[in-house]
Amino acid sequence: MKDIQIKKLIGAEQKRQKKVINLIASENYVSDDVLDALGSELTNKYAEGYPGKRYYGGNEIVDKIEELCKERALKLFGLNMTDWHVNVQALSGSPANLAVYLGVLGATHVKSVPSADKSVPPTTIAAPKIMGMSLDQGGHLTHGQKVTASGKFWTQVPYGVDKTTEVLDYDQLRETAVREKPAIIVCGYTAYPRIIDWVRMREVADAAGSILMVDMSHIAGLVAGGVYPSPFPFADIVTTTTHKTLRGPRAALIFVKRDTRELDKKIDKAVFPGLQGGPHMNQVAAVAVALREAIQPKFKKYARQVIKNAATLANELMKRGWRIISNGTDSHLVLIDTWQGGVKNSLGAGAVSGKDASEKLEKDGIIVNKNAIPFDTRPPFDPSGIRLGTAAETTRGKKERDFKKIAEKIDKILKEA
Ligand code: DSN
Repeated sequence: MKDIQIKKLIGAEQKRQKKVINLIASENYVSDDVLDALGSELTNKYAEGYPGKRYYGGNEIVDKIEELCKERALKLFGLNMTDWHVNVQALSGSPANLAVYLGVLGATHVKSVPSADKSVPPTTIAAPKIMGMSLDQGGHLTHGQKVTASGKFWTQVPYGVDKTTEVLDYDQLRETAVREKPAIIVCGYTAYPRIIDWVRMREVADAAGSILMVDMSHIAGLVAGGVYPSPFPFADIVTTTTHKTLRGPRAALIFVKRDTRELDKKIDKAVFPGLQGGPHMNQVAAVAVALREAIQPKFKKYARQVIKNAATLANELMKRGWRIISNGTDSHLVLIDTWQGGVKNSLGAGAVSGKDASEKLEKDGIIVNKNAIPFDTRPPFDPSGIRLGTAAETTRGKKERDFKKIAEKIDKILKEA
């Protein structure tokens, strides 16, 4: 590379990544093949439209790449083209979710329509409802939070976990859904360590007459690896980023059930031309590479190890007095209440805010993110917890014994006053 400044900075980032213990639950390390595809000449190509229906010439090769990517995406999750459609063009998770809402709900965010007769007050039209988990309970911003387009154009109906068990409160969820009748119920979260009961979610969606959308961004690699139940038999729409447990480039996939509602066509139109121009074909090719890797039997082994490592991490931290949200994990993710009311327990654990905890750990080369815990009373910039994930370090070959040592190190650092 001739650009010395950028070359140096990339080199520095490569070194940083090698040096640290990376426990960011949404990160991973991609293969050299994925990097090759990302850095290829495919980045030069404009391909607005879909295979066979492009607005530019010269697309015969990228058409094949996009079709291959779609084929692999369906194959990885055991789906066939008759029942499921997949769009591989969304640039990342947030635009993918936005495309679903735009395609399915339309932009009916007009909440007040003025009347022709000035003496008659404007008619208020309620924006369609998206039922999504609250941010502090483990939900994602794009599941209807007010600060994002998903909460500005549509109305969020929030739901969450049970205060005692910190596990999804399905009864409450059902009651809210039946009362509010949201157009879409979104499940699949960003800081929820437990298995989601897809059967119950489907039952709730049916009772409320809602579309069931699963955002499986965090767990996609675990579903692909067969260590987390698949949402596909139950969902109408499944979105996922490709860079977390799935270990691909930063991108997203949108799977849509094919039926008379024709949601697939509506969502395709929302992606392009609704929200995006030309897809990033280098990214689409890199996703295809990652999907092929995830189809290989050794990916299943990887996914199993991710789960074992997370269980070890949670158990070892609990042994040392740390309160783990929901008392453990079924996934790659461990959420620690580092604050616990600001009081240290008899094992010396507690009384560190999430911000302080993440900063202390970073000084010693352990990278995590501060995170709200359910019913958090502290502010989002300095919440009560930290979120850890095992996907990235498992890619680097770490096993249970390594995670035992990582837990010991985390414990020691956080207990140093
Ligand atoms: N990528 C999400 C995560 O870290 O969980 C945030 O958007």
